[in-house]
Amino acid sequence: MMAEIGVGLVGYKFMGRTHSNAYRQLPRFFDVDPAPRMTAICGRDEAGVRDAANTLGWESYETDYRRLIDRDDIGLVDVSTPGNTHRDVVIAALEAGKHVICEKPLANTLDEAKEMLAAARDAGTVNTVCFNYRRAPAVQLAKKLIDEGRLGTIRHWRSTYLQDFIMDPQFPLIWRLQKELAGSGALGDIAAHSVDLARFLVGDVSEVVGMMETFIKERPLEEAGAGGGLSASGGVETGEVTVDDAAAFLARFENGAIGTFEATRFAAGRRNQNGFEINGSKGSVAFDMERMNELDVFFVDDDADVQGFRTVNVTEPGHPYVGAWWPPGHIIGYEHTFVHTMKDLMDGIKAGKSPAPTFEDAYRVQAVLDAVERSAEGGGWTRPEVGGI
Ligand code: SOE
Repeated sequence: MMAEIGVGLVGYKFMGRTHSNAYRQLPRFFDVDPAPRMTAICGRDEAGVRDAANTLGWESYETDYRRLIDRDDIGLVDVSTPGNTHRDVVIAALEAGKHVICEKPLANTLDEAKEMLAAARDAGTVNTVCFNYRRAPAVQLAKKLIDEGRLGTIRHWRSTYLQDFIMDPQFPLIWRLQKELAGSGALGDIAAHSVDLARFLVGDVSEVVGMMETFIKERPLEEAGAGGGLSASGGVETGEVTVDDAAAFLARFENGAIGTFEATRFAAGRRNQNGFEINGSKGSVAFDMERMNELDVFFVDDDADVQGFRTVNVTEPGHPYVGAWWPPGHIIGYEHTFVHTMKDLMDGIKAGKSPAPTFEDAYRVQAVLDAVERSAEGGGWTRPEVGGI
């Protein structure tokens, strides 16, 4: 009989729902051993978490993460809460000998990330961080082309992560706009994904120079019960926005490539445009999450008379993860990136090896974000602090 691992999920809003869906779908489409058992979900508001347990299909619920972690029937703790809670929940879970998956970014500060990395090493259990876009099949295909040398020497990384959900000045001061809860704004919430993708596809960043801007400095406080979601509504009183609305930076990579990163929540009409282009000596690839089943590729060795970018439909059974889903041409979506993340996590638990991006990878992402913040405060070119980890 297939083994099971009891999952305890902390958080039941947007990310809690994506993770719940992933655990439910995973064993139905992929052959995994252990298979996740949706043992308990945790949140502080009893009515909310009870509803979530019923709707999302969890066997039980807890209202205190410490009780969740104490349970013997839970082997994997999934932390899908706002950043200000990551450190405490993750460290408690690791100290209790659990495997841990944590939502991105790993922490709100580099110091917290360092403590979490140390705790993960001490625990020796499996750890990973949910930078889910790595698990889009087209991104995995880009990685394969790069690893096979088909783009040659990589020269350029160019990424944009564009959203527009807070453009309205009346949009309320949700947790994502408060430094003490979220750590940073567009930088940690969405540029973090681009940094993870850049590290995955190009390599480590050696230095950055950046800027950050907050266009709307004061916003209505959230109405009670609005829930902090992306479609929350505001009341009459206002409060200060303490994070960046937009961040942009230049980067040098250790392998000699150079990069540009732009992340904003003020790009009118761009709902969740997470895109990158990579140019190498032998070709280029371009990806846009809003067309996630496609990868644009260009190869300099193609015959001159037919040279040009072409679009690969990444829906063939031989493409990464795709064979588990539908016949060729039948596309997949955002939620599948989470199923793939959990698949690799289950394989990692079986093998006793943390799947990338590990806490160490996420620490290195955090170090880049931290360097951008220091640079934006007037530091000029700034190196991520990765010495001694
Ligand atoms: C909101 O900006 C958000 O949900 C991010 O928190 C996610 O990480 C990103 O995938 C989509 O946008």
